[in-house]
Amino acid sequence: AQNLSFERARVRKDSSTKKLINDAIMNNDFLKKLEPQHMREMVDCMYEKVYTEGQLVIQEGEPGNYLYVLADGLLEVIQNGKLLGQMRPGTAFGELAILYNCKRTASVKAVSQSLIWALDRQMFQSIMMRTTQARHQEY
Ligand code: PCG
Repeated sequence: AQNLSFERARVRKDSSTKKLINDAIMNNDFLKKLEPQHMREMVDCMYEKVYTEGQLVIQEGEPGNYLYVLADGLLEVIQNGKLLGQMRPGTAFGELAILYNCKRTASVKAVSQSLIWALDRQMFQSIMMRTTQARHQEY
């Protein structure tokens, strides 16, 4: 049953989109440590979301339910009301709360309309589990 929902979750993407997402993951200090197989499954299961100018993508202090990759647009990162920086296309973010099960460490807001690829936490966890199980079965 888990495999079925996993197959259904795949979203068709052209090769340049796959490359953008993959490069973004590889450029992230935390995500680049994941195994290549995990990364491929993550790329396959991400889906598109559009955020309008001024919309919050992440709210500091909330539980983290998605991992993101910015494909188009511009985002700003805010912590305790202070601007920490901006994020441009080709950036993966939201990995801290997903990987470490902590609350969101900062807010992320769309400065302009932004196209963002998202992977939900449950899918992230099932990808991690499925690949690990498959490997166990090989031995
Ligand atoms: P997460 O899950 O804490 O949610 C907010 C995200 O903002 C965080 O993960 C990072 O991926 C991203 N981010 C980008 N720049 C910064 C920064 O300078 N500090 C912090 N804490 N997060 C940042």
